[in-house]
Amino acid sequence: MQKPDILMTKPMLPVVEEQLDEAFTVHRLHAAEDPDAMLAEVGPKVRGIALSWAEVNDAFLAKFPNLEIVSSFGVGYDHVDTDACLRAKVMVTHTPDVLTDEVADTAIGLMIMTVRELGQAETWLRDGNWTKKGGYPLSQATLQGRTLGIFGLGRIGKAIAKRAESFGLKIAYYGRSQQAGVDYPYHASLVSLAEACDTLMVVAPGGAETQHAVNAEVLSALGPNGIVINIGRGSVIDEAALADALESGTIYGAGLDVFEQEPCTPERLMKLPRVTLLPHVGSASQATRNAMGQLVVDNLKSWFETGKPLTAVPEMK
Ligand code: OXD
Repeated sequence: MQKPDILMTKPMLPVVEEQLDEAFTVHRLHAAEDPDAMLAEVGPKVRGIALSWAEVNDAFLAKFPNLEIVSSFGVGYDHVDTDACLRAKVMVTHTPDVLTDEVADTAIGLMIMTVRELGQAETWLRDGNWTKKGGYPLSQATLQGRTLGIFGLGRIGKAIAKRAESFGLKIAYYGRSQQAGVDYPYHASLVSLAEACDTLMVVAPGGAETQHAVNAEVLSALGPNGIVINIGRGSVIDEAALADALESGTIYGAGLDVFEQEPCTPERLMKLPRVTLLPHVGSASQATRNAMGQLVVDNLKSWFETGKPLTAVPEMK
């Protein structure tokens, strides 16, 4: 039987590429000398796409008249226009669950790094300041007694909440609606959540609905002891407003794993002392990334073998 033709948009993990090569005829867009010419030639044959962080919209979909499925690497899929996919009758899958614990662990690590300035303290040691100047200055913030406001209490948000509870933090949340069976106090607006907490954990997905939801008003409600952690999507925070709030002391600090224009990190944030910045490493351990890659493969295989995906995005269900 002829193997289905699929397109790969960027290099993927070896364990993924090996399995895709075995099961499919793989066309590698990133390896093409002339990507447009390649798409014109193979576009009509392509029935599946193994996607890593590339934009999918009407114009892109138009190049693949026989496309059936986009199997996207990552839990977030704000780069995929799901309405356009629904119109084109293209299934979209992502890689949830397998990364939940990893991202929750990273979120807690980032929160503690930010509150206690651990990255800055390590730089102090590595720069020889411990011997030359003495101990790192006492951190003016502490984790003890904080209230964690979670924006986006989905699978990852809940895993973060569970971990934070064991650190003795009080928890509250805001999301589209109050969740049945969840005992944490619910706030009907982000401003109300920010007023009630001093540590705002952003886990919300990107997209039009959440674009710049964390704005100047929310940051001002968080207050001078306030710390913002973002493990969700960069677009959820208005970065210019965040830099203003940090520079003016409207809030205390921030820990960010995601940014509006990755991989670019705003100069203003880079210069601020009480900010911890990570290069989008939330799920980035070898084991977790392998598991996510395996789901990309398994979704494609399942689709072409049974006509059903394993982990469709909610819009498709
Ligand atoms: C993401 C991921 O969506 O790491 O950011 O999966």
